[in-house]
Amino acid sequence: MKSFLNVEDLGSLRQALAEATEIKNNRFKYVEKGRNKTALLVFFNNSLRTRLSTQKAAQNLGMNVIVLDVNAGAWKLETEHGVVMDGDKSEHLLEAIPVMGSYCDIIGIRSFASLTDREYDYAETVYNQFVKYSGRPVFAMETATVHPLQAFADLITINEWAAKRPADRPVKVVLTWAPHPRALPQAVPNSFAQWMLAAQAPGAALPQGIEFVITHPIGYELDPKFTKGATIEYDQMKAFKDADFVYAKNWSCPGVSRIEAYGRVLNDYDTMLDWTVSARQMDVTNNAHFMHCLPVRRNMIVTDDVIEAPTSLVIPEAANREISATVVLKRMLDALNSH
Ligand code: AN0
Ligand code: CP
Repeated sequence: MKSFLNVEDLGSLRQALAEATEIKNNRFKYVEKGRNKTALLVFFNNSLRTRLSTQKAAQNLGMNVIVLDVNAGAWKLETEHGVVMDGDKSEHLLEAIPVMGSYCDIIGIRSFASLTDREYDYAETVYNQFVKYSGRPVFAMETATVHPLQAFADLITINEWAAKRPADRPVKVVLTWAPHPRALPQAVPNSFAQWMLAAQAPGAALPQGIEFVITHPIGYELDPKFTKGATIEYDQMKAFKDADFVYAKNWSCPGVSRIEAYGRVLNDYDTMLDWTVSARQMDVTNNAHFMHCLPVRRNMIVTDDVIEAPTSLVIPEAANREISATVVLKRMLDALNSH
């Protein structure tokens, strides 16, 4: 694997889940694979889970790890081509990327969406420059449009908890938009939808299959590139009926039909708060597990009682980030070592 951005990059999900189980049972099984190999983790944005879990994953594989916070100590980087660099940015990505590549074997990138230029974001401009100019395998640690390490950890978590439920019907997984005071990227819901749709068929990932439903207010339609074939239900209460897993996330307007609204928060505060996940919606589910990628704003996205309920999976879900990252880095090391 030379790039990890989309679900297809991982191949068979059943195989990937089997590897996740193997690694969870013995995190250090492949500790020799990464000997004398270096992972460089480049952060253009804040992180708690991705930063810690990806470092831990690299260490599980015996790798050396370097973490770079671009905005805390490095030169400010220009990312656009052709600009006269007479502002506050001292260095261009086009020099910085090959330099970074010269000190490592694998590069992870966190670079969120601008939320101002849809075309630039959806072309994955920053990530693709790393692929093109670093000379190294590159993986996404949340890029402009995707967060595959999160979606893989979410799938691992759903697979583990679905196994404790009767397998007489597909598990119902609901992705629900939820309120947030600031505009957030679409990367997490894009990837979650992409991975759930890939996992939907019986036997593709879970033995019983998945029934996947997305619910959000009108105007928040995700890019069909990620949601083609998904059921969309605008009535949140209807969507939640008999759900086994509720996956909450805020996202700003994806600008699919109204490009001028890209990256905006569309609704007023009061309408927005109807979407906060609370006992009112959870009561119509099949005693659903609550999931969120974290960080989460309590009593905006979800009420205290729902996130603190025994059915909430937010902590095991975050813990599985170490497992998803270990599987992905192991695959990248295998590809490196086979050359
Ligand atoms: C980010 C987002 O919504 O994409 C990261 C989530 C993993 N969240 C925030 O910026 C709060
Ligand atoms: N879920 C997630 O990626 O969290 P961080 O932003 O803290 O890394």
